[in-house]
Amino acid sequence: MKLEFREYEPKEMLAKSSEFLESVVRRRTVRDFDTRAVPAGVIENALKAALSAPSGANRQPWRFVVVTNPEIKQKIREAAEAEEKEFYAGRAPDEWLEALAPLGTDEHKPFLTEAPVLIAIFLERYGIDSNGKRIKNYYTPESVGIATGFLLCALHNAGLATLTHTPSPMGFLNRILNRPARERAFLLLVAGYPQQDATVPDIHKFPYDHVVSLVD
Ligand code: IYR
Repeated sequence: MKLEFREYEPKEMLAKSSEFLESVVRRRTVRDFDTRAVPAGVIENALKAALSAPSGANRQPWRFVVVTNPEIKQKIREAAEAEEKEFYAGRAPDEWLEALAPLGTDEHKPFLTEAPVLIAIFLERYGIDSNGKRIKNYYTPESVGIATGFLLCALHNAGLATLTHTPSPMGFLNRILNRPARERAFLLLVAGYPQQDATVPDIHKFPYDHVVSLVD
């Protein structure tokens, strides 16, 4: 089929890239969420943007579970905090805890019940055809990571704050959300409005030249 491609004038390309840059660099991982509900349709549109991501052999090995039910959020919070308690109390090596210190994180995860929306993202390790036969998926972490990036950008673009939460291990999400073993919990995305007085850690990105090299 014919590609639908929009070409812009170079000046417009530069303007569009600057505009996107200016917006996306303002995204911060937020941990202080307001309980306010998000407008209808915003999460759905952001998910539709995520579903348009490229994936290995177009297998789309991602599954998204949107959780707004307070009781299920409470169950998720309790299970996550139980794992995190062990993580911070000894399972994590000192080196890891030292790396996390600037973020100010601990085993308390109030955002899991305060934020209006949790999106549990699962990676489908393999598919199943109509005869019950396994279908191989390809480049699954890359594919789900790209779709998650699309989702983060789409939610930010719509004016929502996000947190990429990775309680470890995350097997409890399969249990609470009834997902089959061939799906592995990939990430728990928290979305909503930040609290009025939300703070973020004073951390910075590497300078451009530290991470980008030009070879010509
Ligand atoms: N999952 C823990 C620890 C944690 C790990 C990393 I790597 C982070 O960037 C942040 C936190 C927690 O959520 O507290």
